[in-house]
Amino acid sequence: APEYDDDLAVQPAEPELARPPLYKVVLHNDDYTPMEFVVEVLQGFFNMDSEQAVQVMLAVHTQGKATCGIFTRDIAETKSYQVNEYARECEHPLMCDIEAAD
Ligand code: TYC
Repeated sequence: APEYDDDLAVQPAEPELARPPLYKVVLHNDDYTPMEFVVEVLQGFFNMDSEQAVQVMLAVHTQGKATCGIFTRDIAETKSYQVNEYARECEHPLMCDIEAAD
């Protein structure tokens, strides 16, 4: 069998592609949306278990906003849109948007 240097053999033929920019989905506090609704949103749209969801909801409640997840731009925009639509349908003022992740 031919011999070759393992370190050279594993070099990729093409340079690695750049990673896409990431965006945080940010939930904002308000005075009216019930805490239980926010917990339900975090579980339903961000696949959090109830303990995680309560933690993030309380972070929003005490700090004004918190990150619910970090995604590529399309996914972040879709999540944010879905949360805003669902809150609107349920007549809660809950607001979600996206920010470039650092
Ligand atoms: N501040 C709300 C209340 O006291 C709860 C709340 C938490 C609202 C998080 C929005 O993103 C939010 N009922």
